[in-house]
Amino acid sequence: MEGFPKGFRWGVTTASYQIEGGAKDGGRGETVWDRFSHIPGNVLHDDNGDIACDSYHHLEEDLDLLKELGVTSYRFSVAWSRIFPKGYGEANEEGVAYYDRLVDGLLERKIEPFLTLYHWDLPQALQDEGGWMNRKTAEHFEMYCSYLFRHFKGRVTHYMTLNEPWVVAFPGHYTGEMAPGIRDFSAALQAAHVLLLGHGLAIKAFREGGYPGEIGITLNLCPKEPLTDSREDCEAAIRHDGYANRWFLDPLFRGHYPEDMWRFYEEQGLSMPEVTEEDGRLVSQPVDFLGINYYNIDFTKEDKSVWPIQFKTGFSAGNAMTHYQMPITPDGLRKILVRVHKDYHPAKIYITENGASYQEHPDRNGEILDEARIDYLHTHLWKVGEAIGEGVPVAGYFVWTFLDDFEWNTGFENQFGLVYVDRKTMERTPKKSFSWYREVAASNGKRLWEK
Ligand code: IFM
Repeated sequence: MEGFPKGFRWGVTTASYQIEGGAKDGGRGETVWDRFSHIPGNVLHDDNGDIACDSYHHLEEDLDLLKELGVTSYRFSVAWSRIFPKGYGEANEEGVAYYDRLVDGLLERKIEPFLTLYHWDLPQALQDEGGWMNRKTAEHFEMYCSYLFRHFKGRVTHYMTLNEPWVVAFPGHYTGEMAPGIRDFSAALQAAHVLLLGHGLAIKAFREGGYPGEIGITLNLCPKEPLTDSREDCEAAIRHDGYANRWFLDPLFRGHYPEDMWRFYEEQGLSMPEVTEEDGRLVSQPVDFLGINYYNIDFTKEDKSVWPIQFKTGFSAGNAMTHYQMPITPDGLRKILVRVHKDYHPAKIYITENGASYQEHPDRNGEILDEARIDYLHTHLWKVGEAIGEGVPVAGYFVWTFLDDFEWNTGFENQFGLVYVDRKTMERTPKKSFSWYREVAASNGKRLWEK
């Protein structure tokens, strides 16, 4: 392996609802996740993100830890409802001031901000008007993004419009496992479309405003492989790929939804979103980069009882599993990078998330020796190096995640952090993986093949 290119970005990622806490502080408005997580039974152990890592009140400490980690870049998301508590209207100065402190604190420490505009915490007031099922939400999103572009002009030069719109659309509106907890497949297709429109409008506003910097979108992508060699499982894997990967990649890079999936959904009698040619053009405007979040290969088995997709996933296929029950499949990262590069040609790719969940606690010496996480990161980074060697333009890698945080509908059960957070005292303790990643970043990856 030749090593990572000069200027390669080494970072960590977080998301507002997962770490900030301060749910009622500084004029923040209610979000769909506040509402959803307070309904008993929605989140494991009935946990919620009211306090999370309390980063809202530990900002300086967290910034200092990032500095100690030595990352070049920090990817975080802005909580829309801190800026516009009801989704639109007048900006909330206290909320804006919080992100000013965050952005300026990063810049003072020579860390580049990578700002995600939407990581799932929709203002509840917008949900009350139909949320992502309502095309108007895309316009409100554009207005919110434009406000941030103007406000951070020259200070923030890397933006992602949406994080993993698949999760918002399908687990959010089809299975109902995630906020807003709706169970209606057609609603999910509509939400996916409005999310993509919001993305397109934000890109257009960024270009028209002539803001310095780059903008893209982050998708959760992973190879969908058949569990067995049977024809049924092979077809199910292709359908799974269409459902989760191509349903977003195709409109973003080709301007239309995948025809096989559109037909399949129509055959199931689903009501399809209204899509115009203009929508296609808006959604497929060129992005400066594609963000890819990768965790595992999804092994897929046909199952006719699951309507309408007709498959099941979540199998280990003989691989070791993380605490979250994700199979550990590093070569899947190389495969998805090579495939996306070959089929869609994004100008540049950032791996905007990659990491592993385990349940760890300090040992008798107060240390957290998370060797399993180090192994996971090591093997996956190695595969990134291989993909670069195969010509894929990967420009950066961000570990998910910085702090042990609120992991959505599994509450605090799944811990992905490089830093342990004591849930009672909020004390932060860097794990062994923190020092390991610091060395990797400082050596621009060379530490991976040096003993
Ligand atoms: O915690 C999430 C994150 O918010 C989005 N990507 C996957 C992570 C791990 O499940």
